[in-house]
Amino acid sequence: MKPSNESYTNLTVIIPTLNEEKTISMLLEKIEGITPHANVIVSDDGSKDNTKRLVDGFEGDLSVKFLDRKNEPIHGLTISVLDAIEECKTRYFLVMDGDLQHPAESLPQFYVKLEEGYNLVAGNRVKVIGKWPIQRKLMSYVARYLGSFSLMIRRRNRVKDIMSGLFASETNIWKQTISNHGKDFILEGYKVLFDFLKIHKNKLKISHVNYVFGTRDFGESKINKKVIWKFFKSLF
Ligand SMILES: Nc1nc2c(ncn2[C@@H]2O[C@H](COP(=O)(O)OP(=O)(O)O)[C@@H](O)[C@H]2O)c(=O)[nH]1
Ligand SMILES: [Mg+2]
Repeated sequence: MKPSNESYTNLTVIIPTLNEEKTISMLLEKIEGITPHANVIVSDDGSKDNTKRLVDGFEGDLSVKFLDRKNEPIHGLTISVLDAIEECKTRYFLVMDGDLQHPAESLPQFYVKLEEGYNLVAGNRVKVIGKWPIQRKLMSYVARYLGSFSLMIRRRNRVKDIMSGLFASETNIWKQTISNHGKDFILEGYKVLFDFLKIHKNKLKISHVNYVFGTRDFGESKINKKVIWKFFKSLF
């Protein structure tokens, strides 16, 4: 069943950002076109470009909040997402990159599954379009399988693509996990979903949404060697 626009009032879209002035306005416009009654939290780690000005100045019906983490002691994608979840007042949330690599068009598919009663709906990259350097492809592939293996031997809940930053879930389950095990997340890391699954012991009802991972046409990837190394260490 296709949800009506009004249905999305109980959804918050969390967008972690670091210098995304080239794409953030377009992404907010897209979200407004698809889910005008959803809430949005842009969780920003002190962007040095115009990201804050563009988000604050966004005109439209969409309720958009800029979470300014500029002066926080710890920066990172994971902690930015966790902080935004703590700010969430809606039953559900969805995490989506701010660089248009995740398709905003997939929002309704995630939402329908949450409404069907799934606790966690994970994006599953079935294809990566455009050019990805061979080492990036290899790293993603290896991380995906090692991540899944790491969860399997721990007997944890698993998703098809543990490296996907696009996922949706029930806010309360996460708030509880953060409050009980917040220190077990790798706060400066970038695989928040992996950390959550590694920590969360109870059985979850999980579903997937397939999507095509777009190329980054604007701005730059922020993933660096230190972050990658931390992730690989966290597998074991
Ligand atoms: N708040 C915050 N956002 C970040 C950080 N690093 C990356 N991001 C955002 O997270 C999303 C994914 O990052 P990106 O560098 O594109 O990762 P990639 O797609 O895996 O290369 C983008 O919206 C970035 O702006 C960070 O340290 N803090
Ligand atoms: Mg990206």
